[in-house]
Amino acid sequence: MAFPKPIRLLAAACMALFFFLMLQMIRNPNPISPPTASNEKEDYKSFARDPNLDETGEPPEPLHRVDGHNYDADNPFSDRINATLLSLVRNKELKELVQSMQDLERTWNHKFNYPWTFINDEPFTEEFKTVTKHQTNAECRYEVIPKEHWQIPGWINRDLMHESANLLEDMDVQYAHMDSYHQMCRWNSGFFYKHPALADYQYYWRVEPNVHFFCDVDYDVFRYMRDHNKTYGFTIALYDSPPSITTLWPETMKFVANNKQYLAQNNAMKFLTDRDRRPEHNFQANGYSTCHFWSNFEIADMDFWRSEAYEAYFNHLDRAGGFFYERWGDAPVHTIALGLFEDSDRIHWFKDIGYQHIPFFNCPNSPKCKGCIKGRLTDGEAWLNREDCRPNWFKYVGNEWDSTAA
Ligand SMILES: Nc1nc2c(ncn2[C@@H]2O[C@H](COP(=O)(O)OP(=O)(O)O)[C@@H](O)[C@H]2O)c(=O)[nH]1
Ligand SMILES: [Mg+2]
Repeated sequence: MAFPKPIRLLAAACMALFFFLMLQMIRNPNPISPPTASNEKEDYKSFARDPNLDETGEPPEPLHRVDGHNYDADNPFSDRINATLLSLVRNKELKELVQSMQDLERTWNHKFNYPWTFINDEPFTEEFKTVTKHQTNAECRYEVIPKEHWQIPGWINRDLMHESANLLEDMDVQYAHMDSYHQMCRWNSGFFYKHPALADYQYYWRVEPNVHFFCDVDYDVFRYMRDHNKTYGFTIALYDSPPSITTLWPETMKFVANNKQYLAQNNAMKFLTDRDRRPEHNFQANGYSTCHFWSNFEIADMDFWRSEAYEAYFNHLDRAGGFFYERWGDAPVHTIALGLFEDSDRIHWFKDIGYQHIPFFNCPNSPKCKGCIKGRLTDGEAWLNREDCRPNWFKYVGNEWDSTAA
């Protein structure tokens, strides 16, 4: 016996609703997800007391400062070393980039006048060039990425990539279907330091659009890196979304098994593999804690990325395909490489550089800082505080600021 049409429509709607609810239930949790009933009593505080609440001065001497005209923009014999401020950016992000430039020029670069290098996968517009030049006295360079550094490599199967992106999307991995985001992560992992325009530079400070700098910094940070034998400087360290890097650690372990000679003696393996805090992250990422230096801020020495060890490691990862079949970020790739192949003492927390990339801050307790709240990690929801994994770094490697007088 046939049912009347309204009853049939109602039944179909109920079925659709039932399947939709089932689908929601079996979906994996959001990588940065608000608390569920079972974990909502979790203590989101990362520390008994955040070290950013302790009075913060400068890192130890030697520090190189402005003295007379030694850092004037037009001084051909200046004290600047071979370093650049570096920004991969799109034309449409001009306004957001100007915001970042103004903050960095105000707090630091108007004193030291390091050149800016802007890089894009397409030519910069005249408007972009004119407006950015206007923000600084320093030299500005505008560069296009060679196609072979940006395009999706031929060994990537596009059908598989598309299917994988569907699965990642189901697991709430951000930007899963955005090819350019995957390309950007791969470029930041294995290509930026190969750009011909950077050949003569050793150090860079990565600057993204729409970031904020809060604290006056009165020494040359690049010379600090060189004089103190540092390879990499970070401000913020966070947990990653495990489904975006499911096979990154297993692939890394395959590489290490065949390349033990690259492991640094004083490496950070224990930091990388921690599973005491957030064990489910380690479990889902197959052995990696997912803790990474947040790479939208980096002050670093490109000699490390140009080393034989890193080149071999990057090529291994690239061939494995995870930049496109998963969504490996340059942040975990950089962090793992540094943690394995570099001496941990050469990694520096730039605690004194007040910084924000939405939604996280590094805000020290210092009279040199204005516009951020000391010790505050986020202005978002309280549960975002559990994304902070700096405590792991301090636990396994140490906090070099503990030994400096405030
Ligand atoms: N030229 C160019 N820059 C890009 C592209 N995609 C991302 N970027 C830059 O890469 C950086 C990271 O991108 P962003 O959208 O900020 O990613 P998020 O911070 O992870 O949300 C920023 O500096 C962007 O301007 C792209 O397709 N072309
Ligand atoms: Mg960004």
